Amino acid sequence: MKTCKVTIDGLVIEVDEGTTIVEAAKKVGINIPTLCYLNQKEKGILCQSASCRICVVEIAGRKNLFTSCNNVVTDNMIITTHSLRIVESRKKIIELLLSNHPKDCLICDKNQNCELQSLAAEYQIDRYRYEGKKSNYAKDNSNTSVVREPNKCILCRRCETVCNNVQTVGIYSAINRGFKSTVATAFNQPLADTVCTFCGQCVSVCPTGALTLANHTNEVLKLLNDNKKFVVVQTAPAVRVALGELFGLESGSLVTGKMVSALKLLGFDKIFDSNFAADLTIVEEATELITRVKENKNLPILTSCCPAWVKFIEHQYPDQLNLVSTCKSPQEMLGSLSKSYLAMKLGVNPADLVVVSIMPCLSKKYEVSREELKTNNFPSVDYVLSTNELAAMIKRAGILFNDLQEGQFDDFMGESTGAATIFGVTGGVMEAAVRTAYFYLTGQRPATPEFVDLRGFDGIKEASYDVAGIKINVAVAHGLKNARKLLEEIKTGKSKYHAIEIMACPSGCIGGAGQPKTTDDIALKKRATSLYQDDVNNPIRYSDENPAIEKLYKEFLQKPGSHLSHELLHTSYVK
Ligand code: HC0
Ligand code: SF4
Repeated sequence: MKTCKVTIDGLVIEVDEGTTIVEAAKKVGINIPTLCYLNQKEKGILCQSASCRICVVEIAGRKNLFTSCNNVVTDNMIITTHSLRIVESRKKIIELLLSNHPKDCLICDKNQNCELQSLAAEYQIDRYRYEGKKSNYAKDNSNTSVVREPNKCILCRRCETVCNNVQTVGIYSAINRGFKSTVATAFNQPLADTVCTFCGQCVSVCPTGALTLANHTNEVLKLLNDNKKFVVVQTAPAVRVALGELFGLESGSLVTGKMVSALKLLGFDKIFDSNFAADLTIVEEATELITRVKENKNLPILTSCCPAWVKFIEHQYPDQLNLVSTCKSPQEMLGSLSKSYLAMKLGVNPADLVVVSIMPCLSKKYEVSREELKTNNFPSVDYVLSTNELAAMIKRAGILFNDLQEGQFDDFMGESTGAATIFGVTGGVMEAAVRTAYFYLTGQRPATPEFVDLRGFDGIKEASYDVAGIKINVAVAHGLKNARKLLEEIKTGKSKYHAIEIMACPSGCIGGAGQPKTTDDIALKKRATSLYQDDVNNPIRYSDENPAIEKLYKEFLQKPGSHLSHELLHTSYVK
């Protein structure tokens, strides 16, 4: 590839032809501020709308300032990124953005976490110089995952880019002109009435308070203070490798023990691990896979643990719902067992037993409201808190997280295997399933528990395994655009797979919208590495070897796929 020699703030470098100025500047260690531009390769996100204009720079020999996010370098270009003229210009842009922005930062959900606020501070904006006409759009509180406040939208178009290009759901587009411009749903419908999957990826890229998560910390605090309630909590695989980042620890730090101690201090009565239920899912799902392969029916089996993905297929490919695994997600399985078996064991009235989940995901907040996932007419899970909300609760309680001792999950639903922990990263569910399916079909363990073809951040991964004379073709997709490709293959009869894992969020649950914000791909890679290490550190690597699961079947469920298992752990989807 041809290269260009450029000078940026006096530093000379050579970059590939076609490199944007903002990316070239990064290579010499200069971060040009941006509010709309976003480039996260691992997630497949590239927003280059050039709408905010904050990234302006000077180019020698040219009179005007240029936006650096969408202009590419040319040979011998001389660029200045930080002159007085540039600073004054950026200040003016920030002031203009603030001119019609609701100035309620102190009571905004994004306070201290807002990119516009940070830039205003960085550029020492000390007055409101311009007064723009404020829009008066209603707040959209129609669902339990994503809150929209269009008055805070700065028209960066990141949400639109992610929803269109990464998820292919296409919920948003810009409407109106002038001060009335905003980004909205079709006919400005509430999100709940659209085909939104509640994946929350739009929330994780929004630079301001225009898109935020639906916060449930106060509801949970009330329950923890209610003596009549027995409050159980479960923690998802991906939370343990991201929570520490909110306490200043390095990305990917594994903080399982400290997280458990913090939950104890917050007052939860029992602390369980969604990983236990992930093992249970594998045992049920591998059984289901083998039955379908032997009967050559309803193939490929599609994983069902990601609620955003399930909602996607329900809206977009309802004819393929017979392919979705009937297994409930691990969070729902654990909730279901809590409201039935645990309540019975402890002698607690299920009406007084509350289940809270700590999840990396916003769609999990929606999943718990689904009628078909109830247990004996009670929601299996009552509230879902994201990793970010849990950190906020820990901080508010004055808990010094980094000083905590390593706590242990409670018995009964606290024990898990290495296969369960890798659920949190794209490919992990399939790898765990293959480990157990191999054993079920051959009666032997594979040479190694690692199935590395299913690892990494390629949009679609595939592998073929010869198991006891049966050829099993599997695929893994993350991000709904990639899922759509596989569903199109099925639709046209071209799919060669027996099993497909799909996670709506790019990179899997580690990149969920309830996780601490990542500005580059390094954090995601570190979280993934850490989960794979957590797997290796576990002396048990196969879900079907989890002793707590063996006990559960012996004492209660009888066997995988039993009548009771179906009643409590499976569901069905209607078109
Ligand atoms: Fe996931 Fe899950 S792995 S969806 O990504 O299967 O949210 O972490 O908790 O339920 O276990 C999310 C993460 C879970 C579930 C599990 C699955
Ligand atoms: Fe699109 Fe997901 Fe946001 Fe819904 S939550 S609007 S599907 S990005």
